[in-house]
Amino acid sequence: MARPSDHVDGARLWRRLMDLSRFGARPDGGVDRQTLTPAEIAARADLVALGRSLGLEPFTDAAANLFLRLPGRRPDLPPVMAGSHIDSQPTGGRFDGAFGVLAALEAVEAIRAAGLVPERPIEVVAFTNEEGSRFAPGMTGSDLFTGARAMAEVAAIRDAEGIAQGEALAAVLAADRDVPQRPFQRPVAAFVEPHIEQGPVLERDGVPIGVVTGIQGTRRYRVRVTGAAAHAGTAERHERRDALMAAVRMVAAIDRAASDPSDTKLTVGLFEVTPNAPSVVPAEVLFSIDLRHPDNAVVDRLDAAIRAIVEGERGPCAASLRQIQHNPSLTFSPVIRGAIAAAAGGLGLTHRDILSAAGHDARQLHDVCPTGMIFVPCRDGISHNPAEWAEPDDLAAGARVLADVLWQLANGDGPGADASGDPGIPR
Ligand code: HGY
Ligand code: MN
Ligand code: MN
Repeated sequence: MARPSDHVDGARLWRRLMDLSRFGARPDGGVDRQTLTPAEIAARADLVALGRSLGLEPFTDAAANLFLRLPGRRPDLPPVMAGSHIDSQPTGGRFDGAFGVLAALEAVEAIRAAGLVPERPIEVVAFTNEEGSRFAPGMTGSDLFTGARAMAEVAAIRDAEGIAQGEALAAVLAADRDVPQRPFQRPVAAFVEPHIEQGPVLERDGVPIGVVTGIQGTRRYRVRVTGAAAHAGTAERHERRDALMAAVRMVAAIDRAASDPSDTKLTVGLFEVTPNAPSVVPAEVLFSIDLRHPDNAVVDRLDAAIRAIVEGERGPCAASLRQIQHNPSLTFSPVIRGAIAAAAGGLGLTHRDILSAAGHDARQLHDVCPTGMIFVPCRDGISHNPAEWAEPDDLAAGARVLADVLWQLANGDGPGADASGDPGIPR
């Protein structure tokens, strides 16, 4: 039997990646295609048209997640899904998320080109708002799809302009050209997310395929420090309620606390000062905290430390800490990891286990079905940066592995299948 991977066309995949990067293109070669913006709406319409041209049926849902469905012999069976996201950071690269969606499309097109019809349907998916740069937190599309969050909570989240996510979603869904909507929480047989590593390990080791073992744990917060505006020249320092000085004390203390263990990832990426005027004592500061570590005990210990520091360093100001996301470390399904390793081996591709330091929608899908990820190298591990780059051959190799994995999962044969031929995923 022809292998789907034999029909993966790396040049076509590369061309489509470059085409998609036109939407929200930045002059420096990166992309700014933030969620639910006109750039993403246009990219979404392009994907729908491409899917239809390949005989795939487009669907969406109230979260504007986009699905392109390849029918199977058994339409009643839960689909195997593959994909990622098409939204980007404001200074994003051309491959984060986009590679996963287009590799899934390439894998499905290869299965069709091989003249094969899978037993289960296969659905290519682009989840909404993975990045969380416009509407925080991220991954709300996959949260809503899996039931991890309710629509009322997500719809109320506002961006920096004060636009509610619910309004932005309504605008995107209104722009859909007769793309039918489906309910959330539909059964899924398995989910596989291809992604660039966004780290240096695979490139450093010269290994083209990463079999992702899991995702490190994270807690994300917003801290609001409230003081009082005052004249920079007349207000006595001992009488000031300076929100900036309190926030700086907090960030410095949190940075020290997070230095142990040394592999803790702590980022304060957003820091807003109000009124942000040189001769006014800052009245308010809002800052973000993004805390990550593979060991949940470390994340939980630092959670307590951060809360104590915010309270302890506020001085005469008021301070509030809001945890906006908590995702413990997870380990992916051995069935999916086995299928990825076997497919890579079958293609003669060296591969290695690797933990994902970045977050992905696969985290949410892991809670509802057997889930795994395929990593490919990216140059110098750079990501969330316009200089993000991946080699066409590595991207094609990832798509070839995905094509064979999807074929196996959609038919219950090959490695990981039990005596009944079922690959260990629900019927
Ligand atoms: O932040 C993350 O880990 C993801 O890339 N949005
Ligand atoms: Mn991503
Ligand atoms: Mn990202």
